[in-house]
Amino acid sequence: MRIDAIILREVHLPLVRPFETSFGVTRERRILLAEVQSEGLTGWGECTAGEHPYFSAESTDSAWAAIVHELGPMLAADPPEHGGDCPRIFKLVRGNRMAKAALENAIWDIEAQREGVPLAQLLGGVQETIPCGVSLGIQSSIPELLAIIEKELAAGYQRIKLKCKPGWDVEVFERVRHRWPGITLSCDANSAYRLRDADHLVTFDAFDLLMIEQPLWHDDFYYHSMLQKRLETPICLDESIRNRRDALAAIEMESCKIINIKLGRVGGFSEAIAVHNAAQERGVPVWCGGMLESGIGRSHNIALSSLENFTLPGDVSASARYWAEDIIEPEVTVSSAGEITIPDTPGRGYEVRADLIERLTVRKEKIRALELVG
Ligand code: OSB
Ligand code: MG
Repeated sequence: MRIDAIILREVHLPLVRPFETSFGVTRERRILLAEVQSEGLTGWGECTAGEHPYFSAESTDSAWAAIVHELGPMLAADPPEHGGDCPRIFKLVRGNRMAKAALENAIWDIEAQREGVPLAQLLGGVQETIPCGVSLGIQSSIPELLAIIEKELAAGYQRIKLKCKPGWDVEVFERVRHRWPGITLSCDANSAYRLRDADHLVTFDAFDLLMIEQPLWHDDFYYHSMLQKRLETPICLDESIRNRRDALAAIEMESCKIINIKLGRVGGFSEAIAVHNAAQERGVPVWCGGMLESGIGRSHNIALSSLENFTLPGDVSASARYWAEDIIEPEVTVSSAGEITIPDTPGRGYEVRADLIERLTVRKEKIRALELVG
């Protein structure tokens, strides 16, 4: 496909409520959107890098630079035929996976439109609906958290994930389990613990958690495998899994029993499918993680979640939980059974609200292919 233009935008979207993790509070997202124009079609990609390089080494600003100076020119100079060609095109650039994913996912989006098939089908998806969970940030008090859980359960969500850290863990789990003994509950530490906390982490086994997500270092496999030997509760790795090789290493070392797949973290649809397949072949279930995406990234998460081995509820939930107004139409909704229906129309299945995006844009760079090639 000929690349006619790549338009990079930074949009600012305030969250309807702040989101607190073990590494800080997010009130407003600074989201990079990549619009790729090709032969009359427009594909969209979202960069899931955070405002600060805390979750991973990438940030909104580092991804902007990587796309403008390196990845955009590479794509224009070596136009892909398929989304799956992108990893080869970007091969010289190390890391910068969230920046790469923004472009690669836009190419898959175009390819689905060109072929006239739903994006989910192009990716090899087989499920018509996907089970949904919610990720709940650290709150200022336990009663506040309980009130939020009550609301999310009433809305139908199938799994509640609690962000945790030292000081916001066992007491919280105790109170939640006391009130709701039977719900599917998990926790996510975002690397807030160390091996010296192992005795403490073993006490989490009392709460029948579906999983403990990324308790230790963001880049670790070995110590997670040591910890997993001591835990009944399955460990799920998020931050540590950057690609298929990491997934294989983690599975072979028994560092985890479940894998969270995030499109940005692994560099786009190609690697996400590879991680999915590697896990499936070894009997390890996966689920789709979230990065407080706008509707564009969310629509891609939904399509990805249609693959067969996405058997556990993902952090893929309704637009209204994040945004007063989402940048896609219709916005993402979740049924009272806690499910999202995979769109069956060509492409990503949601229209992009170009006028709203234009209003939210604080920075924009339009690069025509000829200029990109130089
Ligand atoms: O670790 O899963 C995570 C949000 C930002 C950074 C990291 C994570 C998260 C979430 C939110 O848990 C998931 C969502 O988008 O609802
Ligand atoms: Mg996580």
